[in-house]
Amino acid sequence: MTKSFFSSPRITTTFLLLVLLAFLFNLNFDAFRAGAQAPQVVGEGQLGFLPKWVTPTTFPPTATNLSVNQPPFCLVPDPVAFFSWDFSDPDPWDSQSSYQVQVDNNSNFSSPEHDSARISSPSGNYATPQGTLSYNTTYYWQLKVWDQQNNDSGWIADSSFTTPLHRYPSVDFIWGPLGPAQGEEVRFFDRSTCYDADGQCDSWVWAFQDGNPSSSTRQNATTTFGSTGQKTVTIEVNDSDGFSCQAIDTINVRLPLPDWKEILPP
Ligand SMILES: [Ca+2]
Ligand SMILES: [Ca+2]
Ligand SMILES: [Ca+2]
Repeated sequence: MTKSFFSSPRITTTFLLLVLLAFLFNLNFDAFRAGAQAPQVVGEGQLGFLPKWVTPTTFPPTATNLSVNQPPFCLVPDPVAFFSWDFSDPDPWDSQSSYQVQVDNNSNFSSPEHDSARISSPSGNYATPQGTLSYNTTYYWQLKVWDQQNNDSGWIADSSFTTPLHRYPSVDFIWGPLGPAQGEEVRFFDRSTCYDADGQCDSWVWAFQDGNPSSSTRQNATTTFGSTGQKTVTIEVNDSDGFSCQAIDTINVRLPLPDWKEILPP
C-alpha cells in the first residue's frame, strides 16, 4: 500500500506555505509590472479590506494633463495663473490627499516666487494669489501630489508661461446729462487709464445704440439718441502695444418734455 503524499503533516504544512509564498510573491510581481517606481509598504491595517497579517505594497501617485491658464487680462489688475491636473495612481483604490505648487522665474526652482506649501485637498485646481506674479516675466511651475498612504509623486514640472508686458487698459467713461431726453445731445467723456510706455491711451472706438452718430473714434464723443428706453453704449480703448479692453453701460433715454406755453389769466 502506497502512502499518500499528504499524509505527513510536516509535508502538508510545507506545501501550504509554499503556495502562500507563491501567491504573495505573484501579488508583488504584478504590482512591480504596473508601476516603474518602487512600491511603498503600507502599515498594518491601513487598508481596511486586507487582513492585518498581509503587508501589501502601494505605489506612489503621479499627475497627468497638467495645464496653466491666465484669466482674461482686462478683468484682473495683476497677473494670475490657474493650474490644473489629473491625479493618477497605480493603486485603483487610492486617491489624492494633498498637493503642492511652486512657481519660479528660475527654471531650476532655486527661488520660487510662490510656494503654496502642502495643501490637504483632493482638488485638481490651484490659482496663484493676487500680487504674487509680476508682468513681463516667464514663470515655470511644478506640482507634487500625495496619495492616501502619504506617498508623493515627486516634483512634476510643466511648461512655462509668460505674463503680459504690462497691465491692460482700465476702461471707464462718464456722460451728461445722466438721463437725456430723446433728441437731446449727450456728451461722453473717456476716463480710462493705459499702462504703455507713455501712460496715455492711443485710440478709442465708441458705439451708441440708436445714436446719431452711432459710432465715434474720438476720445470724448457726442451723440443724440433717436428713441426712448435703455440704450447700450460701448467704448473700446487701445494702447500703443495693441492691448485693448472694453467698457459697457446702459443709458435710459426718456421722452422729451412738452414745450410749456404760459397762459395769462383772463
Ligand atoms: Ca498609491
Ligand atoms: Ca525666482
Ligand atoms: Ca500710449
